[in-house]
Amino acid sequence: MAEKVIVCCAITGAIHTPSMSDALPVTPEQIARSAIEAAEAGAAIIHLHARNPETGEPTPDPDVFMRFLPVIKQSTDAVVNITTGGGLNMTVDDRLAAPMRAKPEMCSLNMGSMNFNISRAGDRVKHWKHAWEKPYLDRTDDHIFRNTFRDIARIVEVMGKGHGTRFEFECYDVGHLYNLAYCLERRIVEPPLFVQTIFGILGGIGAEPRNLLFMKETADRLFGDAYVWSVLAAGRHQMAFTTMAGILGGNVRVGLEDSLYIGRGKFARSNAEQVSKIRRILEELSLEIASPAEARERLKLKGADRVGF
Ligand code: KMH
Ligand code: ZN
Repeated sequence: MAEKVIVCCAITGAIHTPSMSDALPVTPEQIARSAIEAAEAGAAIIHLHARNPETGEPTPDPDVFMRFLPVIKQSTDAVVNITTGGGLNMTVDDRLAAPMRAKPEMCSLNMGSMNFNISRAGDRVKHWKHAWEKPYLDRTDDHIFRNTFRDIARIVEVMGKGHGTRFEFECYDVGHLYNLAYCLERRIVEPPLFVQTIFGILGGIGAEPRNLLFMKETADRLFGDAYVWSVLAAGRHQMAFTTMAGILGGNVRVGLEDSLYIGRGKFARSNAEQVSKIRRILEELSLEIASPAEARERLKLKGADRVGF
């Protein structure tokens, strides 16, 4: 029998900016509400970044995270997953500040340094709401998203060994799978590995179906039954790639961090709308979605009673 599908929803991220969509949650209240709605729609895991409540600029400030994390915890049973990728202008120390304070059940762990070019992401914006947005995007044609082996080992040490947090291993290209295999072989990381394969970021592997198959085949070869596979794809590829993942026995991530759309040229009204759409597709394919408890069991998470918020 097919395993149930774990649906993760990434609520706001650090790629899109407020001028791109009015639906993008920005304030702690909006982030909490959107996360709760996504969990009610079927997301077992909620992936979170924070933003400056006034300007919407990505922020690493733990105090801002602490304004929405307890609200989400009180209203849902979903697994809270905090980014360690942060935003494009943050150091690794910045990126670790909130996860260290919140000690969540999960956090992301980006598996390699790479170009991360989102300089064209605002091409359709006619009116910028905030001064920071355009320069933030423009300078990414010269941006290196830093995730060295030493950074990776440090995040594992601090969050994994230190707080019992487990990881969403973000793999944007085939080499990242090999980086993770190296870490597994050296026992830097422990199975089961939750491997988030990512398609369509400029700097990572392109969103072509054959690449999805190749990433899965490579992960199968490298990790065997020591991993749990998930897929996200940027922008218009989101629903097609998550559907393919479901058909192939994988898990899925949706959310406004990854795409602002619900269909061709049509903005999503909320994170919950994307969760409901992928849920509908999966259920039409006779697949079942996993509850938070089932996700916890499969990913061997420490439990919501052992977090710091
Ligand atoms: N923005 C996604 C492509 C992170 O938060 O660590 C990857 C991501 C990174 O979610
Ligand atoms: Zn993220």
